[in-house]
Amino acid sequence: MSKCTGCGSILTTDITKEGYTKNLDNKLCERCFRIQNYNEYKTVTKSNEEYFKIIDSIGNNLAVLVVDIFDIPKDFNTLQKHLKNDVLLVLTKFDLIPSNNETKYINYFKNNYNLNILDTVVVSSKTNYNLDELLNKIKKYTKDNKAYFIGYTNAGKSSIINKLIYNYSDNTTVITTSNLPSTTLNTIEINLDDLKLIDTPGIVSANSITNLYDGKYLKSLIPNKKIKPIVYQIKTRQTIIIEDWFQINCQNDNSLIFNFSNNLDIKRYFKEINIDGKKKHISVDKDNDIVIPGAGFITIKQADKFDIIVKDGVTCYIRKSIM
Ligand SMILES: Nc1nc2c(ncn2[C@@H]2O[C@H](COP(=O)(O)OP(=O)(O)O)[C@@H](O)[C@H]2O)c(=O)[nH]1
Ligand SMILES: [Mg+2]
Repeated sequence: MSKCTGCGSILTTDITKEGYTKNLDNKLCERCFRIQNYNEYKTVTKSNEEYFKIIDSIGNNLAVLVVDIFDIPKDFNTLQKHLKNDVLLVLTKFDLIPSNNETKYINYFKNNYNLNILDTVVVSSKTNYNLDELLNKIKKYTKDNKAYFIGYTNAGKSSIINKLIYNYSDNTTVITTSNLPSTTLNTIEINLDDLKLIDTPGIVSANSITNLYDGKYLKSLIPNKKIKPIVYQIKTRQTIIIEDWFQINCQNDNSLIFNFSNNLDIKRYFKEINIDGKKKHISVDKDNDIVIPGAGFITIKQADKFDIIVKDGVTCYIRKSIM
């Protein structure tokens, strides 16, 4: 019985099953073959309950919690309940962040999230930043040469493992990574010398805007370059609209900083406009972010009340500013 080296499914010639391949001698299932060669994708969602069973099975092994520093989940409460030990926290995709103040992010995590953290490393798989330090810390904290990479889908777990393997071993296996949710179906174990790196699928975030769109639009929605924050100094009544899915009306003098993919259309209007969607009235404290999960966040400099409109299926929440 062999496993697909892309997603970890058991290879089978049964076309109705996960892991289907025409030929059992193949290394990849048909689905991963298509993702890797043609960038095609078929959604296969596993329930989060099933994922938490994987987390339960980690037991006393080392858990490496991978978090996308640009798209931080609202909380880690359920995950924390399933963890036995403190996690090695990895803040990844640092290449997207304009600031290079790592300590600020490390402290932000300590102070704002309910997580038991053993140690933190800030990395980027895209630029290879700090991956050597990450490998050293994994070696330092593992007790049995195993490390489970856990977190939300799309956080960047498989990309880190791919880069660690590519940079620090002769193993040529590549795990399927993509900017679409739930690419990794089961756990995959990859050897890096004596170390066993175990990739897991990840928690599916129910409130992410990425659930609304397909691959084409996700390419502009998910940033692939360093974010260029856009600052709006508000002096008169203004409306700012992001694409066709988010609108904010400002009544008072304020300063709003938009942190989103540079490919998105963010426009300011000096008149009242109403996009289609749900209207909400929100109060925001000074130096807080309005976060739109999956897309980015708006930093608000002065405490204020706003009318916002979100397209159906788009959510937002408020947190202490991260920048
Ligand atoms: N800019 C940037 N993108 C990354 C980085 N790591 C992963 N990605 C992208 O994020 C998406 C999800 O990555 P993946 O490793 O499949 O996430 P997983 O679901 O946690 O395994 C892919 O499109 C990756 O190319 C990084 O360090 N920087
Ligand atoms: Mg993955």
